[in-house]
Amino acid sequence: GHKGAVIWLTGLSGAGKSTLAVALEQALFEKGYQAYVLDGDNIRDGLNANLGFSPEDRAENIRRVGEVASLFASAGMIAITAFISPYRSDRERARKAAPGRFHEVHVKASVEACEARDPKGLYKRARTGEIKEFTGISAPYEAPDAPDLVVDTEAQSIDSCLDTLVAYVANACRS
Ligand code: GGZ
Repeated sequence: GHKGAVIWLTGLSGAGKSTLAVALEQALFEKGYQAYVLDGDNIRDGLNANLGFSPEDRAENIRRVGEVASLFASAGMIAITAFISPYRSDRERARKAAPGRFHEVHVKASVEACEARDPKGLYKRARTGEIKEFTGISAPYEAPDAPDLVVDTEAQSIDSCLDTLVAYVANACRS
């Protein structure tokens, strides 16, 4: 069995958070764990459809995600969240919402690497000013000071990062 937990992925757009979150969820299913991904696709389109990307809206986005993730963890599930969550204070509040169950994972890649990947062309649009307040270009990203885990997607393959994550979760969530 396993304990309920929040696996909180933080990092820039294009760092690989969603890719890793979905792959981790799949890997945990295969081990018989109950896991569920919360990301922009299922949260920003619904629960948080009224929120944009101002600092205040990001704070509220992360506050709600932290509360929902805490509920999943209370239900015994492993909630995997994939949000930029650029502000330390917002991540600390999410940690406090799930005491003893919150694991902060820095999905690390430089702005230069993410901009070179630019899978959705968002960095390009941020550079021209078409997208305002874009994290890493025209809005801040406060990297974690003391994350529980770092996976460096610039230095290592996604498969290698995934192996690291699965091993971490299996150990951290042992019941
Ligand atoms: C950053 C933005 C922005 C701005 C739209 N800044 O790579 P994506 O496209 O698919 O993921 C990014 C996503 C970020 O939403 P989050 O909910 O994770 O952000 S936060 O935690 O800061 O609330 C990106 C897209 O939305 N996107 N505009 N201005 N990312």
